[in-house]
Amino acid sequence: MKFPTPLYVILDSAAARGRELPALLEAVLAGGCRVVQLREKTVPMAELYPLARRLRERCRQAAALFIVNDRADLALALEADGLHVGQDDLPAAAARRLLRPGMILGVSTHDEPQARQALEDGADYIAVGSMFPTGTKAGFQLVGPDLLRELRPAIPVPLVAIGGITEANVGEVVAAGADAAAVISAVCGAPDPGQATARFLEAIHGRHRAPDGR
Ligand code: TZP
Ligand code: MG
Repeated sequence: MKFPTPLYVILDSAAARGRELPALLEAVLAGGCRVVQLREKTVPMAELYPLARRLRERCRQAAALFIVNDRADLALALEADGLHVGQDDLPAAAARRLLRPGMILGVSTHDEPQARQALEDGADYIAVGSMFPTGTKAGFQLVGPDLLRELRPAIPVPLVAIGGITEANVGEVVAAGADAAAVISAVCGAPDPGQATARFLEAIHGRHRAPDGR
C-alpha cells in the first residue's frame, strides 16, 4: 500500500480539548490530510457507532482513508478502509483473517522482532513508536527514530512513525525512514487543527523537496 498523504491524523476526543470529532475531521481534511484513524478508548460502542459512521462517510466523500483503532468489529461494521491493532489487541494474524480482502491492517510495534512478526502476520503498514516522549499514551515505550533506521532496510511495507511528533521534529522521523507520521495531540489539541495539519504537511514536503524547489 501507499499512503495518500505522509501525515496520518489520529482522531481522539481525549486529546481534542472538548472539540467534537466531526468538526475536527473537517479541519484535518481542509488542512490536506487524507489518512485518518478513529481512536476512542472510552466511548461506549452504542454511542461510538453512529459517530464513527458519520466520520467514515465523510472520509469516503473526501477520498481519505478511514482506519479504526483496536476494534475489528467496528471496522467491519463500518466497511472502514482498515484496522489498526497494537501488541495488546486482537493478534494481527487473527485480525488479518477477519478483515475483508483489500482492507488495510496496521500494527503498532516497538522493536524489530515485533515488526518482523507483524510483517509475517500480514500487516500492510507497521507503526513504530514512541519516537519521542508523549503525554498521550500512558506507559509509552521510547524507541526513538533509531528504530526506524534499523527497521527501514528489513521491512518492505510502509513505516509509520508515532509518538510525540511535532511540526518541529517531524523532519527527523522522515529522515530516519518513515513513510508517514502519525499524530494525535499536535493536531487534535492544536489551537487551529486545520492550520496545524497544513503546516505538518509543509514541514514533511519541505524535507523531500530538492534544493532547487522541485
Ligand atoms: N502509540 C505510541 S505513542 C502514541 C501511541 C498511540 C501516542 C501518540 O500521540 P501523540 O499525541 O501524537 O504523541
Ligand atoms: Mg490498540
